[in-house]
Amino acid sequence: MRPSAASGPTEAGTAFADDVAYYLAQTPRQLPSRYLYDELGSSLFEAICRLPWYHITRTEQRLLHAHAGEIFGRLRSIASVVELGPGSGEKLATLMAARPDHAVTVHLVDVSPAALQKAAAALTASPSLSIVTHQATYEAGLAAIGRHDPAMGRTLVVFLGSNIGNFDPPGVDAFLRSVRAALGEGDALLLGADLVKPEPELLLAYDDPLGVTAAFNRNLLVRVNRELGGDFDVNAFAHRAVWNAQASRIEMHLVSRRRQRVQVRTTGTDITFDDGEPIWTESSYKYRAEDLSPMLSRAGFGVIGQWQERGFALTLAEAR
Ligand code: AVI
Repeated sequence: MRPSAASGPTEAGTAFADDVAYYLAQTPRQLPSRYLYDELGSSLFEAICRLPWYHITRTEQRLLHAHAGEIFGRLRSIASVVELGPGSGEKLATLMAARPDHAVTVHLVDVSPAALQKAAAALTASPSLSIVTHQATYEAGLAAIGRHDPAMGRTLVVFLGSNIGNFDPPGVDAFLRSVRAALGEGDALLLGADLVKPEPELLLAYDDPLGVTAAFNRNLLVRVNRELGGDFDVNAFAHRAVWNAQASRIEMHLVSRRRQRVQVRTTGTDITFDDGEPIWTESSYKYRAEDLSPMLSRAGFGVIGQWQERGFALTLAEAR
């Protein structure tokens, strides 16, 4: 399952319907995690990032604050920075604060115009940055930006927040290869990845006592009902987070609380769920720090720096 979505509004609407029809018919039934982020879903995710049990955002922000100077110190002269999925833009602002005097072009790539606007606003305070937004998938955005003449300076691609964890392993390889293909030798990638930690800590992060993550998960059914004419009884599905140790991932599911029939008008879906039957909505892979270097090297990157805190790693890798 992938975190990004299709590019235009019509294509996006059709893709949602096609994906809902296809994935709900799979065994086990699924809904792709990229559809968690409608307007309400994005706000719920922002709230998750502030929860005391979800450490990724704060830890990464601290690492960026502490090591931004060192990160730029390990790179050749950087002329452009590309952030894939910039969120609020705050993390990139923290990184860029380490080089206030240098003119840098910042490219922000996201499918959501609202996210792009927000991230661009967070970065405008710095006069040395020229900001270009790309409303596109990661791959299309990278292709549109194109390679730069290395004599003009290098490119740094930034992929934070452990968004990489929402790709399955073949998806990670394909994604990293596509990033590498968009770069020239000597360009770089800064990757934020959440690490394996004790199960109770992981479960609290994905099944918080306030129920915000449960709302984030169940909002997917609200979205299917609103956008595709579904008749999911949202209360009849329970949020469940499980740690799959063998696959090294947290899985989120929506579990049917009873035997029930669900129809989705636009997709012609007509399903009877058994009592206890799950819909698998997200995987969030957790890594061992030592796995990141082989993963990056398979895609043509060599690690030139890694900083860790509280079960989270920021890894800097150069395109070779
Ligand atoms: C966006 N992504 C990295 C989050 C994660 O941790 O996998 C999404 C999320 N799902 C539940 N809580 C947060």
